Amino acid sequence: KTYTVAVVGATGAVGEQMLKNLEERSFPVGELRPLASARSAGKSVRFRGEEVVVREATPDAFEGVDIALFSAGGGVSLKLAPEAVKRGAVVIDNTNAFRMDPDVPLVVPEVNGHKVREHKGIIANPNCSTIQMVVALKPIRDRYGLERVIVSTYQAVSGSGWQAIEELKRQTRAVISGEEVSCEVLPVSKLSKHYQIAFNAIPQCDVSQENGYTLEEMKMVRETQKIFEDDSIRVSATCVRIPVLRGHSESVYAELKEEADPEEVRRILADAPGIIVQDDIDEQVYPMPLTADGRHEVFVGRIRRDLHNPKGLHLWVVADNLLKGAATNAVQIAELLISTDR
Ligand code: A2P
Ligand code: 11C
Repeated sequence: KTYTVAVVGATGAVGEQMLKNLEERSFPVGELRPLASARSAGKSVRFRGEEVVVREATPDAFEGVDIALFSAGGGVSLKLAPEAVKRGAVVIDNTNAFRMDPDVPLVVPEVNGHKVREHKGIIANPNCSTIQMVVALKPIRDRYGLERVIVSTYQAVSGSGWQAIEELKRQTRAVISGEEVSCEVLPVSKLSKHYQIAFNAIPQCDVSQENGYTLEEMKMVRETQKIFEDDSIRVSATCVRIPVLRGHSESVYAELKEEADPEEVRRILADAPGIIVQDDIDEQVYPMPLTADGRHEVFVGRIRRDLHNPKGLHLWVVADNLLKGAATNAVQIAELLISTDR
């Protein structure tokens, strides 16, 4: 059996990786329908060695579509995901539009893959920073219980899309050649103030919320609780953009219900699906964004017990934000979805 698969945002940074994932994981695509804004209609994308023409994402473009992967921003999803569902498609949405909707499962296959079956037309892909954190915490929570998480992130510019990738490259060249640096995209393109990201760090990855946190930080709180189905887990986050192209890193501090031996934690994580442990500080072995670039797994290192609290555990968690943080997770959800068809 094959499926007609639409990719909404096919010309974007995540959309490109979705096409690549569908191809590399041999997803049974009968027809691929790449969709984007009217600006891209008529352009083409490459899929399985062929050029496929991009169409404008309109309600009618979903006629006959079985599975629609959305990654074109929350506004596009809010408008078009219901249209796709109306026409019989199952939507896997990579935006923030429906994640907290009680009717929409929020799925990370390694953590709560069974939730896929509960969908009513839309399945949400969590935020990239949340995905890699919960993949690393799941085996630890299963073994020791989890009370609380304090996380600081070091996020790549590709989380903000193509324009941010271009901005970091452009600014880096300008600084090195002594030219004037222009700032148009980061931290949040739709806000009026923009700051240089080259040779800098910006402690804001999304718009602010009423409580003094950013939306990115609050996503990590709410999505973690929803995925673990446990609102008692106390999560606090500080999300920072750094001048890295690809790969989000996180310093995760977990307060467990029971004391954990770091050696045992390493073994548990190494045996867990989707995780690679790289942890030997004496040999200078630890994950970095460049280690994770192009890889589908979540990398964990620097596993240490808190010096002052035997139930406190430090982890350094790195993943490719465009892959496990977005496209890979979405395609894994699609794989789970069709596995019940066979
Ligand atoms: P387009 O290339 O036509 O603008 P990124 O996150 O890398 O910036 O990519 C965003 C993706 O979302 C692109 O594929 C972009 O298409 C798509 N997109 C943006 N606005 C719309 C829209 N109104 N309708 C459909 N797709 C859109
Ligand atoms: C970032 N996490 O790195 C964001 C990108 O809610 O899916 C993804 C935003 C989202 O800026």
